[in-house]
Amino acid sequence: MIVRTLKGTLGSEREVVSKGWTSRRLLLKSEGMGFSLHDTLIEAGAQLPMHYRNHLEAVYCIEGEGEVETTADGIRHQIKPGTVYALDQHDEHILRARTQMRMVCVFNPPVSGQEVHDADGAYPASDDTPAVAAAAS
Ligand code: 9YT
Repeated sequence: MIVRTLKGTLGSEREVVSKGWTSRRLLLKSEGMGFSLHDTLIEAGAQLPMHYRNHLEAVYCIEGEGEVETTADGIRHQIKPGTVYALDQHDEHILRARTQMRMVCVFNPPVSGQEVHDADGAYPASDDTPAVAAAAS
């Protein structure tokens, strides 16, 4: 069994700070679970364009309020504690935080540690990304 605490990630290499967010990565690829699990803070007022081409992500809000807009159709979904959104179509989106938001994020395939967004708002593909795995076999 693996047991980790949020406190144990603080100030370690599992705490990844980027523009508008801080991701506390509780479970990573190295844990071998097939997903990664993050406790992520989004700064109040942050507007984050993202497009996880190489990952599926589910985001469960546990604190704060904001909205997520799907870029393709401009639809805005209000996000508050108890709401989850799942980017099942690798949806390009913009997250806007009205207050600081605390999100529990799950990535499949798992991130390996220090990933931050590239210019397109994506994380790089890992060896576990289906297209990469297929190309390698
Ligand atoms: C909600 C969201 O996607 N925020 C960006 C950070 C990312 N989820 C992470 O790595 O925790």
